[in-house]
Parts: sequence; structure tokens; C-alpha cells
Amino acid sequence: MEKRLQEVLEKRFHKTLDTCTKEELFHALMEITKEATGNLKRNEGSKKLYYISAEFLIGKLLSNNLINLGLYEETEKVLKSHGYELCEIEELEMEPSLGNGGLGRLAACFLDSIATLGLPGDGIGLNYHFGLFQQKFTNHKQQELKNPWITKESWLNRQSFTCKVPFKDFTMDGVLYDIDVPGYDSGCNRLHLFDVDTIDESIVPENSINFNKKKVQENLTLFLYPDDSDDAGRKLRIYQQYFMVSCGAQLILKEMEDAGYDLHELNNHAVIQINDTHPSMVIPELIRLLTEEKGFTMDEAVEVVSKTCAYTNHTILAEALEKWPMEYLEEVVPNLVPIIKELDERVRKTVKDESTYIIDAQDRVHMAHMDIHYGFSVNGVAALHTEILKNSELKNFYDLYPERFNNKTNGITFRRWLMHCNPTLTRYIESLIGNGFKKDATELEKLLVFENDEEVLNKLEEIKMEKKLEFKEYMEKTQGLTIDEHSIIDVQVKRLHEYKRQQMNALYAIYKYLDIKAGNKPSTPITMIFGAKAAPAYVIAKDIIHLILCLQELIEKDPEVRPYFRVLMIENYNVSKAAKVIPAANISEQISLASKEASGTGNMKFMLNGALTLGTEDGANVEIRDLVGEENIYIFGRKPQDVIDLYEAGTYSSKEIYEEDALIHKLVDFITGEELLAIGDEESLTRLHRELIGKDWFMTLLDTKEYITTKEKVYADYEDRKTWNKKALINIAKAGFFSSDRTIAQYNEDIWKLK
Ligand code: GPQ
Repeated sequence: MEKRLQEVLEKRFHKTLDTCTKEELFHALMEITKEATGNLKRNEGSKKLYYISAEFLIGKLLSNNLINLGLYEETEKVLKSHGYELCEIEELEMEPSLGNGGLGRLAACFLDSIATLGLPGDGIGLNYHFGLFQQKFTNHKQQELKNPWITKESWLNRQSFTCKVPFKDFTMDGVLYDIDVPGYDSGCNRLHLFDVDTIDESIVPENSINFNKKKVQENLTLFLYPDDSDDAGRKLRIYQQYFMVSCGAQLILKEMEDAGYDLHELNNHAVIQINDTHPSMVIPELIRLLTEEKGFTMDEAVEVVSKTCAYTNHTILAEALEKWPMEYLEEVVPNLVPIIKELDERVRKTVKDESTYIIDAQDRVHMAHMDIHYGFSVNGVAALHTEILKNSELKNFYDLYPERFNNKTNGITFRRWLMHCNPTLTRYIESLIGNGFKKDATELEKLLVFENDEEVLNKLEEIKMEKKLEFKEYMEKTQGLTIDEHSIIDVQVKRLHEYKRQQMNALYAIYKYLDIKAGNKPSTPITMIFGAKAAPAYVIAKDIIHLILCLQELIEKDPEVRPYFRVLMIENYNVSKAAKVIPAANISEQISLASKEASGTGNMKFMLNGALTLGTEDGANVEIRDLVGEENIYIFGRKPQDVIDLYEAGTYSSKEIYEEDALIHKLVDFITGEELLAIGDEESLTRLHRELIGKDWFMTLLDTKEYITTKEKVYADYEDRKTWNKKALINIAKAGFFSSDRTIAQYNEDIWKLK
């Protein structure tokens, strides 16, 4: 590595390791990493997976690629001997935020595991020029800025493949950029990101995310998930989705023909995993291409496509289940309309249950319905979620096709979420149980023999302290906030959404603030950390951020409370910030309304790094509990079936709770009390106050009391550090199940069947 680095630095910059700048060093490292990845063998086989997704939240790649290539430690050593830290160099990389949250990060973890398991499988998505907006806090509010990431040199490799995508009024030329995906000690796959050459980044002003949504030729791939609160935004979403699937379908068919396969046997050589409904139009698009260009009859095309496509559902939230008005499709992708109508007709001929039709009475196209009728597999992303799909949300489909339904509990790649983000813990684990866990994560269970070993438990606490100190330094540098490393670190980081109930955690903060004001000082100081972006058009979510930032300000300025209790919000929470805060956490907040969080994946990352979960009986929390046992997790709140029944009955009234419970009344009213109004914006705080009392769609007040009691118990338990550390060790030891290597092995075993 040293020799190659010197060569590249000399050739490109006429510099050496001792004279170059950090930027030059970064570029040399990127070049060497790309070269090493390019030299890997491609994973191959007679059948190939295409994972189509509107999001791939890959995050920074330098360190992870070095780890997977087996070059990380050597590189670190070489840099150190010349006075550099690799972790400083990796800061210079622009972060590709090509996803919103869990779904996009899952796709990135999956790519890593697919490559690592040696399976031939590529990602297909879009090359957004601006990732998810950059978040800035001004006047205790979220401000959105554009988030460019593509620099002259990047991980993108332009390919020669091109294709034409026919929209109603014009055709667009798709071009392809690939990012290599090296497996850990394995072969390599690719992430295919489609783009157009006519995109004009300059139509977006500085410090803004506004643009003319109607100039599709100039804006098609400008933004990830353009604001869809208006018609133009929704249509742009359809433009993007169709562009992605048409390019993807054309690439797939070309690869199949190039390999000499008969397209009538497409399903023997290709499997397409549809990541939620954003890529669902790949089904009618493939049928269109096969019938219009490859001489297939409609029957032949429908049959082979149905045997090739599989669908993953990631949510039961109604607003996230895409239903496109036929009118929009006619305006954007008229080519697909007759095919979608034909697919619907075929359902109507054989199926009585109207609730499963693709086109509904209001002439809307239900994308998930198309996926289920015309795919061979439907999976949920955690055991509970899949059961809810089968028994309530998609019951009518389960009755029709029980054999298609299967569960694939999500997972995370341990390369990023343990080896990269917590090298100290990784090395320590290795010293205890050897390095087999790096290839087979279930070997982490070997740690269980140390559950009463005081030396080991103390060492775990020491490592946690080291990570807290690193996080402290980072927060100081980036936001000027000085965290007390001796405090208990209690973290809720995830997208801001009412169902995730950050507002309930904020109500706890109010409770604690008032309790300390009343003279009850916690024996160990508490630091509550939030990190969350709210969708730019999601008003209440932004109000919740406002509330948290106002609470932060109130407490920071209060010398009576601040030494014991603080509320801090990480600005611009993203993948690299996740990698910094998660290893420092003692408590992992997973407090969604039971039944609403399909899985969650942050919960898995925290557990793996030795934090204890404080959560509801929701998503993968249930499986975490079953693995670690009741005594090593804190579960509270209303049960999923009760919540489903409550919605069904329509009897939930937050107002009743507010009026009958004096404590809750007090906490909610604090939102619009004089302390916060002196800091914040009356309109925003009043709106949130009104929402909680008048609507509270995600039943915050239902669980608030039990949440407070449980959280008090968690903090009290932290005082017995030895027992706490034992619980942490058990959580780490049991995290192996949540390796995405396991998840991908199951997808392959049950759905993809690649060799
Ligand atoms: N999820 Cl439908 C997203 O992040 N975005 C979406 O559009 C949809 C789902 C999440 C889901 O909320 C989490 O519970 C899951 O863990 C995650 O997908 C991955 O399955």
C-alpha cells in the first residue's frame, strides 16, 4: 500500500506521503481502492438478482471498501507512520445520501451482504445529483439546503450502456453510472445508477431545495424524493420511477440476451426484487418491452414476468402505499396504461374480491396490488410485520395466494455497523472469541461464557467510555456542544415521523425537567440525544423538531437543570453521524406505536454496539426481546393487536386522556407554556399542542405514562453498572441473528435461488 500510494501521489500531484495535502491523499486512496475493487472477480452464476430500489443510502465508501478489500489496517498503519489518521481522511469524502432512512440503508446493507456471500446480484437505482437535503438549525427550526455529493472524481464509473425512455411528450436518453460493490473477502457486484445528461444543477439556488418541477428534462434526477405535496411533485415522482424501471428493464433484457439466454426462460436466469412499490412499474414495463420488441404474446410475457418479480413490503402506513391516479399515468407514461388495464382485467376475470383489484373505483392504480398479483413472492421485513400483513393489511391477498407470503427479518451489515464504526469493540471481541464472528456473526454467542466475568464487563464499560469521549469530541467540533461523558447517553435517532413518536420522548424530557426543578436530581446525569430530519412538507414533524430544539435551549440556559439533564439534537443526522453516535449510546429508543414500525434497523445497530433497547412491542424489537430475554430489554406500551383493534373501533381519544390525567395535562400544556413561548414560535408550538389533544393519530398519550415509568426504571438500573454491563454483553452476543448476511442467505434460499 505504501509503495502504491507514493506512486499515485507522485504521478498525479508530484507529491509524496510527506508533502501531500489531505485532499490529495484522499484522492490517491480513492483511486487505489477503485483499482483494487476493479481487479476483484465479478460474482457470477447462471441466475442473477436485480435489486431495484429508488433508494440506496450507501453513505461514505472509502473506509468500508478498504475493510471489505482487507486493506483497512495496512492503510491505517501506513498513514499513521506519516502522521495521518485514516478517520480524518475519510471526513473529506462527500456523503452520498441517496436514501431517506431505513429502506434505503437496508438496500445498501443488502448490497454489501449479497457481494459478501458471493452471489451475483446488482442494484438498480437513480443517480440523484442532490441527496436527501442537508439540515441546518436556524431559530430552533429545521432549514433545508441542497446536498450535492458528486465531485469531478467520485466512486461513479460511467458506462457505455444507453437506452431510450419513452414518455408521453418526449423521449429521454438514459445513461448509466456504476459503483463497484466489493464483498468482504469476496467477489464484487455493481450498483447501477441511471441518469440523463441534460440535468441542470444550476436551476437550484444556493441555500435552497426549490426548483421548477415542470422542467423534467433538466430536473429528472436532480433530487431524491422531490416534495410530493403538489401535483407537479407527484408527477415528477412518476417520471423518476418510470425512468428508473425502464432503464433497469432494458439493462436486464440486454444482459440476458448478451449471455445468450432465451427470454422465454427469463425467470431461470434473472430474479427482480422490487423494494417497496416505488419500482413496481417494472412489471408492466417488462411486459411492454417483451411484447412490443421481443415478439412475445401477452400471455407469454405476463407469465414469465410474474415468475421473475418478487415484492417486499416495508410499511402498513396507508399514506405510504402508493396509489397513482390513472390520469397521471396517462399524462406521463401512456405506454403503460393499456398494459396496466389488461393486468387489471385479468384479475377481474378470475378474482371475486374487489378489494384486490389493481384499478379501484376512483380510477387509482394500486401499485402493491399489481406486485402481489403479478409477482411470485411477497415478503414483510420482520416476523410481526409479516403476520400483520397476512392477518390484516393484506389479508385478502393472503387468502388468495398463501404460498406467496414469507417473512425476511431485516438485518444490517456488521462490516459497517461493528467493524468500521467500533474498531475497539471489534478488536476486543476478537481477543475473546477469535475472528470467526466476522464471517459468521452467530459466533458472537461465544461471548456468553463471559457474562459473569468482571474483567470483561469492565472492559466493555471502558470501551463505551472511549466511544463516548470520541462522540463528545465530535459534537464539540461540529456543533460546539460539550457532552458529559459520565452521563447516561439515551439516543433516539431516525427519521422524524409521528408514528415513531419523538414527541413522546419530548414529553418525557418535559417531565424530567419539571421533576428536577421540583428538587429531584438524578444520581447520574442524563443526556438525551435526538437526531432526525423531517420531510420538508411535513408540518407537524417540523413542529416536533421545533419543540425539541426549544427544550434544548431552555435547558442549556438553566444552570439548575443542565448539570443533571440535557436534551441535545444532532444537526443533519446521516449515515456517518449514525456511525459516531450509536457506539456511544447506553440506551436505544425504539418507541413507535406498536404495529406501525415494520421492522426498524437502528434497533439492531444499537444492540450490536452494547446499548439496551427501551422500546415498544413493535417490528424487530419483538425478535430482539425473544433473543435476549425480557430481563435484558425494556419493553412497554400497548400491544400491537390492541392498537389494531383500537383503530378498528375508532374509540381512541387523546382528549379524554388529557382531560382525565393531571400529569399528562401538565406535560402537554408545557408545550405552550410561558417558558417555551419565550424561546419558540407560538404558531408552531400551538399547532403541535392542538394536534396532540385533538387528534394524536399515533396515540402518544396512550403510552406516555408507562413510558415515563419504564424509562425511570432504566435509569435506575443503570446505577448497578455490573448488571447493566452484563445485559449489554448479552445484547452484543445475541445480535448475530441481525446480520444482513443471514437475511440475504434467507432471501436466496426462499426467493432468489441463486447458485
Ligand atoms: N421504510 Cl415504506 C422506509 O424507510 N421508507 C419507506 O418508504 C418505507 C419503509 C422503513 C420502515 O419504516 C422500517 O420499519 C424498516 O425497518 C425499513 O423500511 C426497512 O425495511
